[in-house]
Amino acid sequence: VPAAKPLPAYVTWKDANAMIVHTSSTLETKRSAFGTSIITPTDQLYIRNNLPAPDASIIADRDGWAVSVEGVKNPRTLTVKDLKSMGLETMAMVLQCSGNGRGLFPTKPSGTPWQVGAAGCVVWSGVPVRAVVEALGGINERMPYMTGTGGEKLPEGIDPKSVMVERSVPVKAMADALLAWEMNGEPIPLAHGGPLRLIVPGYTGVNNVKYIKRLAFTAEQTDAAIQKTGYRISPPGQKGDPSHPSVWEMGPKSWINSPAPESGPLVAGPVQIKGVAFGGINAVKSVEVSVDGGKTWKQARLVGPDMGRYAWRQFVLPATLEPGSHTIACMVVDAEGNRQPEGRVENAGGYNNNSWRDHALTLSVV
Ligand code: MSS
Repeated sequence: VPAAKPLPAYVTWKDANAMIVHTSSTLETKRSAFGTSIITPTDQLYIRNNLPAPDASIIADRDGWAVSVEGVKNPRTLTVKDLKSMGLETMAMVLQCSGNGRGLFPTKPSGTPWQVGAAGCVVWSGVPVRAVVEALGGINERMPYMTGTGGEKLPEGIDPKSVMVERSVPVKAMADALLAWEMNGEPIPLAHGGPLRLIVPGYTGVNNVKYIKRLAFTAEQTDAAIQKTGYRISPPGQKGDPSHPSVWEMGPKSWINSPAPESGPLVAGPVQIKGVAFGGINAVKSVEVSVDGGKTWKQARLVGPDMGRYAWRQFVLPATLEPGSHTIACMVVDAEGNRQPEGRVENAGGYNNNSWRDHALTLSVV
């Protein structure tokens, strides 16, 4: 067994026992660390950086951080202080990397082999983007995209478009989007996008731009590589291009956190099978659990408060397991009746894996 990598210097405050350190820019939450309190504690939340995080000096004066708002009738540069006077909303949402579950693709696409832990349920506070847009006179005509730009300092000597974190989402995503300054009860840590982060609930992680410095309503999607060729559902073996769907809305997904194979063999007898389930862009209606690899299913019970459409729900199914090998699976149905699919959509980047079969766990019971 290779020795666990230490926490990188910018996140030494993370809970080392809860994290799998893939690289200095990719840290995953261990399945066994997801508790049953719904919200993922900040020190256990995964990290994904496409570029090194900016210098900590950007959080020295949080209220002074400025974002330029463009593509509206009265474009303006607003500070966090200005934004705090313009509105307030608090929302729980699932933040999930587009590549969460990539490690379950048998084709082993390149990229971090995330299992289930590139995700968490996080509470954000900030101003609704809607309120900011209204205050600035509304969106200009024919602007079908909302484009956010990250505040990283770009490395010199290379084409900025090839590295910058700039993402466009359909403008309808504005309806529930926030410009957030607080997460889980504290100012957003630098590593998670403080002083100011764009939150696009229901959309995959990459669309939630950290340290946002520009929010623009645009006629076209950005031509930054991270949008143009990156994060596309492209056929296996093909490079991404703008004709392939962008990684935007999340689909319904659930997984089991306990019992987990990593915790060793289980002793026969009663067990509480628990996990998390979310609908992506819709609320959760119900969750079914199978202890025979998907042949028969039972309705699980949703546990704990409902934190809204974009949060995950916990579920539990009590079962009695006999000695032997058992494959347990779970499947969520969203409020619109969409069912978590059995299979995955094969794609070169290993994105959007919400297959219940890939996420099934085989447990040995003694
Ligand atoms: N933003 C920025 N600015 N930068 C970077 O790098 N990344 C992405 C997002 N945003 C970035 C941003 C990703 S990609 C993700 S997932 C997320 O973020 C994460 O988060 P956290 O907080 O956890 O770290 Mo995949 O789809």
